[in-house]
Amino acid sequence: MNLEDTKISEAIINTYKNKLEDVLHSDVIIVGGGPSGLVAAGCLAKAGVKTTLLDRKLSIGGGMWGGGMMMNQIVIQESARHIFDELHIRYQEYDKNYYTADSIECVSALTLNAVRSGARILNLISVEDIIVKEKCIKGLVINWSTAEMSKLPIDPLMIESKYILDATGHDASVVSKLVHRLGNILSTPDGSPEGEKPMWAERGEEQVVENTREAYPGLYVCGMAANATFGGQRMGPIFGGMLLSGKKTAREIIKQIRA
Ligand code: 48F
Repeated sequence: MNLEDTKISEAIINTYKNKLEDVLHSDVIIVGGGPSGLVAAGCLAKAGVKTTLLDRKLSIGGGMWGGGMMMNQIVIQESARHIFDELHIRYQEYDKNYYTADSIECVSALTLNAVRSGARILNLISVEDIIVKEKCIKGLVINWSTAEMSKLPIDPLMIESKYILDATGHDASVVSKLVHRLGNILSTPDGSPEGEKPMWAERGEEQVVENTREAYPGLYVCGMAANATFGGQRMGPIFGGMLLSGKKTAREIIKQIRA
C-alpha cells in the first residue's frame, strides 16, 4: 500500500481545522485539564452540553500525574469513591476513609471519559485574555502555548461560549485576567480574589466544594481555582474534593443552561 507523505499532512491539517472551527462556539469552555476540569468536562459532555477543554500543556492531567512529591499514588476519601466506581478506576483501601489509586490510571481514565463523552479537548493552547461584554464574560482570547513561551508578538484568536469554567488550579488564571482587566469585580467580599490559605487537608477538601460557584456573570471556578478565588486552604495530594468540585460545577452549569 502506498503512503504519501503529504497525504499524512493533509489529513492532519484538514481534521484539526474542523476541530478548531467547531470550538469557535461552545456552551462551556473549560480552561485547565487537571482533575476538576476533566471531571466537569465528562459530566457536561455526557449531558449533551457542547463542551471544549483547553490546556496549555502537552499533556492533560494538571497536577495529578505526580501524586505526592512525584510518588505517583494519590489519595481519595469515602465521599468521592463513587466517582472512581463510575469511571472504573481501581483503588485500594489503605485505612478507614483513605483510598489510594495509581495517578497514571486516574488521569488516563478521567481523560478518556471526557473525550468519549464528547468533550473537545485541545492541548498546547493558552488562554491569554478574556472577552467581556455588557458585564458578562462571553469568550476567551487564545494562542498557541509556543507563542506564549517564545514571547513573539503573535496576535491571538477569539472563541465564544455561554459559560467559562476556570479550572486552572492554583493560578486561577482566568479570574486573574478578569481582575487585571476590570479591577475588583468578583463576587467575593471585596471583589478581589481572596487567595489560597495554608495547608489543612480536611478543611481544604470541604472548602473546595463549597467555593465552587460563579465568580462573575458567566464565569465559574472549580478545583484549586475555587479556593484561590474564594479563599480556601490547600490540601495537597488528596483529590476527592477536586473530583466532587468538577461534578458540582457541571451540575450547576447544566441547571443554568436548561433554565
Ligand atoms: O492544577 P491542576 O491540576 O487543577 P485542579 O483541577 O487540580 C489541582 C490539583 O492537581 C492539585 C491539588 C490537589 O489537592 O492541589 O494541585 O484544580 O490543573 C490546572 C491545569 O490548567 C492549565 C495547566 O496547564 C494545568 O494542566 N492551565 C493553567 N493556566 C492555563 C492553563 C491557561 N492560561 N491556559 C490554558 N491552560
